[in-house]
Amino acid sequence: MPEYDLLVLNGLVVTDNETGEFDIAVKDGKIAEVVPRGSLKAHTASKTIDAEGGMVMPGGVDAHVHLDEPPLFGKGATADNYETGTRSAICGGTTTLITFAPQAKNQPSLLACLEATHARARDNCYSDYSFHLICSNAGPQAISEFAGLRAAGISSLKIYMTYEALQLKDSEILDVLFEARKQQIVTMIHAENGAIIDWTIKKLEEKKLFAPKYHVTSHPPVAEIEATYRAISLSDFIDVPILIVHVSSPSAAQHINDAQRRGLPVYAETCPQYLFLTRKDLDKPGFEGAKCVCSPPPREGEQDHEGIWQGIENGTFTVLSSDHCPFLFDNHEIGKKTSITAEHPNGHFRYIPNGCPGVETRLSLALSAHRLQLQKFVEVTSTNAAKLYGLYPKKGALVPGVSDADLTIWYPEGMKEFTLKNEMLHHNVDYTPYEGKTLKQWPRYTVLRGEVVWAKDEGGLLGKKGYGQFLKRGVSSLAGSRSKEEWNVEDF
Ligand code: DUC
Ligand code: ZN
Ligand code: ZN
Repeated sequence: MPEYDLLVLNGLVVTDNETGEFDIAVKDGKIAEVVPRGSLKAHTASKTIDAEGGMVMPGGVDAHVHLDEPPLFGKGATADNYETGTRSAICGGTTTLITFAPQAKNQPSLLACLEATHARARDNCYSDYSFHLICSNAGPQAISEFAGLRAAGISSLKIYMTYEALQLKDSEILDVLFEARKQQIVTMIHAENGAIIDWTIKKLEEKKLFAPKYHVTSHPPVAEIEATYRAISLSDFIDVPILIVHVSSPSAAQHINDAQRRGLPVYAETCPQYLFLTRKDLDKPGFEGAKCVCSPPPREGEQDHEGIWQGIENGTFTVLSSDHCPFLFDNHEIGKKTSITAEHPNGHFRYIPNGCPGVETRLSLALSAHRLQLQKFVEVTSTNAAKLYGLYPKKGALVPGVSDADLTIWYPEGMKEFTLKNEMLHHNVDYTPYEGKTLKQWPRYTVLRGEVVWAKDEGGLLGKKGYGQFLKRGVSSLAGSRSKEEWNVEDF
């Protein structure tokens, strides 16, 4: 009997806090040893990977992914289900997804939505997975179920400050935050001011401006900046951790940084679309720009990208997620082209489903940019998500005897550049916003709980549908209220 199930030799192991020439041994799906290069020579294993000096990292954790969701942000339904979305994830080096379990306004129960989402995911996943509940009906039943969510292994929620179908009033946001504090739940907030967006849309419509690029005009930075500041204020009032999702505006990031400097438990997420896309991508001929319609939208240009990169480097951003929100482009029933009607034969920006695919390209895009220190890269693409959402150190780490053997193994430095094409990807979407981009890296192997599920040069996708497991999550190891006392109205 071989001693180990898998050895990964000759790699440059990079975690969030260490880089070194280590060899890794895996047993029963767990990291068994991480030892100086050469130390495992005398040991036997069922399988050995020679990493040839390539980087070996904890598997990617993508904490913002939409799969198999009904049309909640307007028209359109997500093109990826749990099978195709998690398949795409492992082929891009991501071993854990946290997707959304959406609650519509006419559904009083969150637990029922959780059950329905379990049914969509169960036995269908290639990667490990958990859910954030989207709470759009913060009525008494939903609030009373937060404790039940915790018991079911859910320790985070997402709420919206925009979209008629999802938006909560400030008083409802306070209801959510108040109970989230009691139950030690992290609340993710989509921070855009819905009224500013609706008002701007009306002005554009009066001028008969309907092209995809007006989506950017209709979501001005001020909508994000105001809502971000308001979300921070509400969380400060209740003294409860929040994470502002998909931040696109450096000025919004500045509010977050100011709050963090004041010691508030305010966390933030950004996404590749705010590092690599701009308004120009929505201003392509014809309807092409619809491919890059997402909310908040990509901003003006280089300066905005620079501000977001700096926010990652200086720690304002805790996580770099994909916000994979996949809609077919060339599809009139559920895709981007639902916005093309007899009245608007060239489409209307207001009705273009909001979202871009990116679960498979997130890691490669960010690493190929050669911008981040490697440990910072691991921190924001894996470890911090695991910490923030109660999965650490099972995920996001390589702790012997403790961490799952989830690995992303890259090519040695100097791998030939290649041009990204949608046909290389494993999602169920007919485009990537990054078509034609030159990439310098791609995961050579992805390992999930000791199984090689992706081997780029040795068969590609090797993982099996149904291997992915649901992850029950605990409390955040990163975020908590500052005061341990009970909230008291007389204190204000
Ligand atoms: N918010 C998301 O988180 N994803 C896609 C669209 C949106 O508004
Ligand atoms: Zn959102
Ligand atoms: Zn999203």
